[in-house]
Amino acid sequence: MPSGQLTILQGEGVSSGDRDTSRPVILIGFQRQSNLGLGYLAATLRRAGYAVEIFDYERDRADILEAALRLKPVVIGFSLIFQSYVMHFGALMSYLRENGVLCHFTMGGHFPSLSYERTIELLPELDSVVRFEGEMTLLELVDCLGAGRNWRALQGIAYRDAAGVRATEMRALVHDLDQLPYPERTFNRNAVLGRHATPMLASRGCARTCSFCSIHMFYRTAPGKVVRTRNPAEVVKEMRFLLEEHGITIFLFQDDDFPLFGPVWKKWTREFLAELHRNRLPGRVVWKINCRADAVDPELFIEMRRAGLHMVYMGLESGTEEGLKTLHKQITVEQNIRAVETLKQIGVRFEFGFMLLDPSSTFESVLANLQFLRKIIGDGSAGAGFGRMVPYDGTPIKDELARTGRLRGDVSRPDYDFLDPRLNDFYHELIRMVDVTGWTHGYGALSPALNFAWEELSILEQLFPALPGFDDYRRAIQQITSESNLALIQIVEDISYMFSDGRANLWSVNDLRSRSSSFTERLITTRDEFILRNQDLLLESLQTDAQAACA
Ligand code: B12
Ligand code: SF4
Repeated sequence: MPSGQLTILQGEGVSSGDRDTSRPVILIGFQRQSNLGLGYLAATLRRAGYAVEIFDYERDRADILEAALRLKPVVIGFSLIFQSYVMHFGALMSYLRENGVLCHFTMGGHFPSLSYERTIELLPELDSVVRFEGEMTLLELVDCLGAGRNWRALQGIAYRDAAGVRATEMRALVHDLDQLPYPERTFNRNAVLGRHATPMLASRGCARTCSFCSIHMFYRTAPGKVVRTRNPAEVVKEMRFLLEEHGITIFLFQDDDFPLFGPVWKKWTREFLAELHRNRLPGRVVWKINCRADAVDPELFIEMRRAGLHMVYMGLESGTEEGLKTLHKQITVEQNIRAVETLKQIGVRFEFGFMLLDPSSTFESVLANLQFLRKIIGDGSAGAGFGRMVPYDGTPIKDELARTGRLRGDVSRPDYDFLDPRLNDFYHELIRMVDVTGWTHGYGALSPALNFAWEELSILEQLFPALPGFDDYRRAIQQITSESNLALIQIVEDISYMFSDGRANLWSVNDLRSRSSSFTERLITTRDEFILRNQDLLLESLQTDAQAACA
């Protein structure tokens, strides 16, 4: 058992004698790729003696109702990490209430923390909001409700009373992350070629101040140190535990900004790498991080690659200086390009966040962004993906759009007007044409499928023995990705000319659908042929590992 699970954490002012753990707690959240927030909350409650049931928000709501009526929980906690889901959660709450679930409903996550008044107004069935990091506040709330004590004076809570919505004093962020228990995880969900993956955290918080990002606002609004890192030895200990007890070999670090930037965090990463080597994990596990482009240091990343780094996700966001300035990225286009080139040179796969459109966009910036995409992924090193900046609650850019009268949409679909109204039409046509064809978004879409093929390639390269024909396979995937990216970029460019210069429409939804599905078919055929040809070797490698684990 990991040492972190031995300490009993108690809420401020709550002794174990006051605790009635006879009723369980139900937590509901979006569980795709597991949900670390709920995992930490569940582990904290369990450590205090409570039984906890976690439900996937996407589960049939009749199952959730059945469990709520049967288990009679003291609290149902809803995790709203995507603002766009707020009204869906509201509908689920109404359904539970209408069918006789009377217990306390609470909610946590970015949107309810930053916009607690709006959340409480929108969701009449909600009894409270737990603001910011929820471990200690939820535990104390459950303790109070279980023991029939007043919970309205707890730190970090918001609720409604006769006078309106009230928020109590904010609770400080968790100072020492190593005091938290290991989060509970849903295993068995994510596997690549039989290798299991799980999300992890090495740190919480981000020191940067991008204008569109609710993350730094979430960590900056609450009192306490914004960025906190775990002890590298503890992180590796958790990885080893997950490898040895659960056969996890792919670790997805979900840190907002993996500790890499500047001398203090570089030292942190070097210690982390040394721990990985000391525990003989390189070669047996791979890991993925999120970071900014200005943290990609060639020397350090070569060492990270040797220790199992296999994927880097970067929020590049814009290919224009004006866009980066509007988004307050405090980075240059040149730095973004340099980071991508470095990763390509040292052989670390990358994916990236990119906003084709932001509030400063013009048709010129759209073309410049497309040119930037051609430059970085025209060679097929990653699938093309892009979106539009969304003005989330609690962010400086949303406030600025509201101040200047440009904010549109509603809470589930916040939107804004572009300075050039023709861009609104361009955007809607783009959504209509590209999204419906399943190129960049949606179930089975081409770009995510290409990225998945790249992920498999990198897992094959690092966690399986050398396979015959691997280099040819990589070249084939790169060729398909390159052709698909260049086609998509050209299509978007052509659509933009329709609105900027009144040029004729060259594309129909059917054309796009047939082009994207022909790429998808090529991809699936190429991939399946390669895997099928090598399936005996792949199975043998998985079996050898399973035997080694049992021995
Ligand atoms: C992992 C991740 C994903 C994963 C899976 C998420 C999951 N199931 O957990 C995947 C890849 C699927 C994903 C997808 C998307 N994501 Co995402 N994702 C994240 C990420 C990087 C980490 C989440 C995490 O594990 N955090 C660590 C845990 C410990 O923190 P936490 O979740 O905040 O939980 C704590 C508190 O919030 C609170 N709390 C949370 N829930 C509850 C519940 C209760 C009852 C209580 C008391 C407390 C509480 O206590 C927790 C412990 O301290 C976050 C960024 C972030 N830092 O949170 C973005 C983030 C949540 N994603 C975001 C977005 C926009 C998306 C997408 C829409 C992106 C896209 N364009 O496709 C999609 C949406 C998918 C969909 N179905 O609609 C945004 C949400 C913005 C917003 N304000 O709505 C975030 C914040 C990133 C950002 N750039 O701003 N995402
Ligand atoms: S670097 Fe990433 S996490 Fe940090 S403020 Fe910017 S977008 Fe948010």
